[in-house]
Amino acid sequence: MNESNRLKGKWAVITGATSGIGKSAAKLFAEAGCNLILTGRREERLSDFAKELKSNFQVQCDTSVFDVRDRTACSDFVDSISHPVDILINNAGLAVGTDPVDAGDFDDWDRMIDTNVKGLLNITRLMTPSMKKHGSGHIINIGSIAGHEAYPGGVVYCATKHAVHAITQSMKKDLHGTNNRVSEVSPGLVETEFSNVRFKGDDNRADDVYKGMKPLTALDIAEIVQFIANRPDHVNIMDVVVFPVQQSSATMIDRNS
Ligand code: NDP
Ligand code: 8X3
Repeated sequence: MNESNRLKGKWAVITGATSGIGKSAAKLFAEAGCNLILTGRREERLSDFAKELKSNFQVQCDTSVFDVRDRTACSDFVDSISHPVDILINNAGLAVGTDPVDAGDFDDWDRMIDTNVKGLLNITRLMTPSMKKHGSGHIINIGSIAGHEAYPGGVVYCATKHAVHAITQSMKKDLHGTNNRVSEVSPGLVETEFSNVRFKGDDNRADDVYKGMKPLTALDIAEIVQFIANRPDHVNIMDVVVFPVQQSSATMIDRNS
């Protein structure tokens, strides 16, 4: 492959970099020489990971521990950034529960809406003015197949990811006429801590999600995020929907074939 590395020396913010897709993207971006500002709530994981990246790659790596639901903390974080940010990867997110609409837990619903929708909006609202001013920022939202289809047991998670899809489309139009780019990646099943979180630590239920099939890995998605971020300045990929080969819709999964 003959591909230029356009990430070297840039600065990227990745939310939710303590595990899964965010962590994998951070490693790939560091390998490409991109400086990082990583966020998440688990302080020790974040600082250990940042140390590892700095010692393995010639990059700067700052960290900030906060909850994207806390608007004041988001504002303090953005105020603390001392470099122009080239790339914002809005990755922090989660599903909690699979209850149907008539039995859903209001606290679970609040967690998903406040994190996946309002958290993403908090960070984006606070960071876009300076990205717009510098005229070269790229915002990459991690959506989901759940933002393209609604499935049973996903009433609120699907609603939040449909919101991420709509936010991506509106943002692109709001930034029309600037050189800012807006993209989305919409994966199907990716084996990360996602299902352990969704099933509140029930690892057997989490394992069952991927039983008899080969899911996507965090690296599979990180490579797509890197590809999107590494396009020339005039190329704006709007959305990439990506499934494991054994998945054909949110609910069509070929197991043990
Ligand atoms: P993980 O659970 O492995 O990672 C989620 C990340 O989000 C963690 O780093 C977590 O950090 C962070 N996070 C969660 N809540 C908050 C919060 N309130 N404030 C700050 N950070 C938070 O899951 P994935 O890597 O799979 O998920 C990443 C994104 O990908 C999510 O948006 C998810 O919806 C999406 N996605 C996942 C798919 C999958 O099948 N796995 C498929 C499609 C989309 P910490 O706990 O330290 O705060
Ligand atoms: C995660 C994938 O299918 O569980 O967004 O909604 S799915």
